[in-house]
Amino acid sequence: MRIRTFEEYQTAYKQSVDDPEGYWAEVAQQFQWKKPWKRVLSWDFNEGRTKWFEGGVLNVTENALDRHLEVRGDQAAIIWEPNDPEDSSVTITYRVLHERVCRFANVLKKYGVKKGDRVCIYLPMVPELTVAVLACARIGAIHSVVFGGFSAKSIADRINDAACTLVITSDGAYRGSKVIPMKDTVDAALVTCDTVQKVIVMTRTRTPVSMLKGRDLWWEEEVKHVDSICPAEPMDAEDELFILYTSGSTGKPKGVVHTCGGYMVYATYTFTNVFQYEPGEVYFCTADIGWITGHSYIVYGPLCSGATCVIFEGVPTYPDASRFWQIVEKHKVNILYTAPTAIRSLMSFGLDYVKNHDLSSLTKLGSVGEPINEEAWQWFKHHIGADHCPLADTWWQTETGGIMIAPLAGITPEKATFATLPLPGVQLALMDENGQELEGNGVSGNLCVKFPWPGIVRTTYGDHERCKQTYFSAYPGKYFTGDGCLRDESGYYRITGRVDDVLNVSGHRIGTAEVENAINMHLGVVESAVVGYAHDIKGQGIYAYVIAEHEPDDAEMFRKDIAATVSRIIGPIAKPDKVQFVTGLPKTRSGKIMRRILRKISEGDTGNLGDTSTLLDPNVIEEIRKGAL
Ligand code: 6R9
Repeated sequence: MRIRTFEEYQTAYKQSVDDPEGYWAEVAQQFQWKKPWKRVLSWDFNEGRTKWFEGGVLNVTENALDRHLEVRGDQAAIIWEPNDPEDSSVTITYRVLHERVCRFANVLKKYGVKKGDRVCIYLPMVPELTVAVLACARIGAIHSVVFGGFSAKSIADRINDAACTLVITSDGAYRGSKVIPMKDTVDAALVTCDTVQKVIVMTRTRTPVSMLKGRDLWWEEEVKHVDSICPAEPMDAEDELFILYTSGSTGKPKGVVHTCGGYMVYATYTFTNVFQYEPGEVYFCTADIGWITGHSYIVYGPLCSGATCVIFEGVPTYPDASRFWQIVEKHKVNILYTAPTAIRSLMSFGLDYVKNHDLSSLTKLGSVGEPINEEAWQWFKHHIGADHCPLADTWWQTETGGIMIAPLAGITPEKATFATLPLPGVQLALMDENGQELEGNGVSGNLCVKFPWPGIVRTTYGDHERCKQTYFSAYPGKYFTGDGCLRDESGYYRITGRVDDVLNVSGHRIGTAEVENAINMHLGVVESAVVGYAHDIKGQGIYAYVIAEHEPDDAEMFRKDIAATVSRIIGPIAKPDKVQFVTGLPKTRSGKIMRRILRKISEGDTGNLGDTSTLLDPNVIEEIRKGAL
């Protein structure tokens, strides 16, 4: 399963294309199955249907927990770092985690949760979140984790879409200097949810909450009265493991469904190979378990690999911008997996926050979630990775279940801002506007995948037609990612951004991410967001919202500078027509810029901005609206 050299990667890739079933069967054999599969793969991309390891019976938690007890029962599975650095961190061994999962699984059972039932989990980044997720998997309940920052309405929509019968939450959450009421938010959500029968509340902040008789239960109390042994429910490889709603840029969120066998195999395979995980290494992924990155690379991938994983409750800038570096130093983190948005944010605070920390434990870095711009890539590599840590820019999606394109750390030659090469089993196709596959190198097109991999989305919950339409209809017979992509002369891949954000300026197609990348190269720029707006002559013009390092003395001059920078890096066609200086950008809680809103403002259509409930800070909109050009 482990690839150790570039030659091995090439051999594995070739084998995975020549004989995909043979390849993945070999990988899957290294897991613990209760019963072997009858058929490795059956698929029909016209219908958007894929099945892996059909007939195989397993329980993912036996692979994530039980399997390790003999060899590494006393090894740390989780090192939990709380929000406040003054509070002590907590280490949980595989043995203890196993017991906690079993106990909590028995609590769920006691309240009637059965295989196939849906359980909504709305918790902060505490170890109980991992416990809750795995407890569901233990008994075959389908978890639907809702990110702890979502509103009551978002929670209710998700609960109702999946008809969840039980909700797991906490009294409150600490996030930086804030205490966030979680139970109150759940209470507000449940007013419109009829299917929920029980709510289990974990104590974190001791925020006063109202507990409803007959419905609400305290976690701490319940786990005392159950057995510490819970047999793992036998699951078919294609039984549903979880639902995760994607923050859709349009329409209502989709419940992406992943199943037990293929997802487990793929998340684990990609974790060990991309990060080249070695036993004993301390791995720190800064994502929230509420997103796919947390599911695959905080819970399932690392635990199935027997890794030691740091879970961080807080935010990168509390109490100050050195928090990540302090955690790295304190826990001697070897592998750090984070997001460009975090890197850019921390960059903007300057190097003083980095300098006083010993980062020498770091051996590998990773990035995920959005295209990483050159400046952030270099800063991360140089200032955090001391130029010697490999940096894996990992491209993938909620729908792919695991990493699809990335260098294998230290093995695949890197290229700044490129996700580099597809992992074994990932057969990419770049499509032109006529639906034809682009052959050869030095081409850009819409990124598709033409053959199933074990982690592929199985359906969108309760609405398979939507799955078919969204992912399998644009290019018949292919899975369409929604991303634009460049394959350079050497065959390396670089994601240019969502194609819904690709602009067409005077007939030239320009990726918004590309323009942003260029603008961000300007010394005075912290971050930017680019959208297209209707332009009489060019079809679309380029509108840039720019966060400057300092308020510019001469805004006109600065605009020209930015245009000149873009012109130099991409070409004059990519020069922004309008540059508006702002102090913040409308971002979703996962750090993605909501271009839909910026597009509307740039079009002067500020009346109805649509749903802004997923924004991290809705206040930024007013400022941008006022300053619109
Ligand atoms: C894992 C995750 C998926 C979308 C994807 C793409 C963007 C993610 C990226 C990247 C460029 C990377 N994206 N990783 N773009 N380089 N390394 O983020 O899943 O939240 O579903 O987002 O994020 O546009 O299509 P998800």
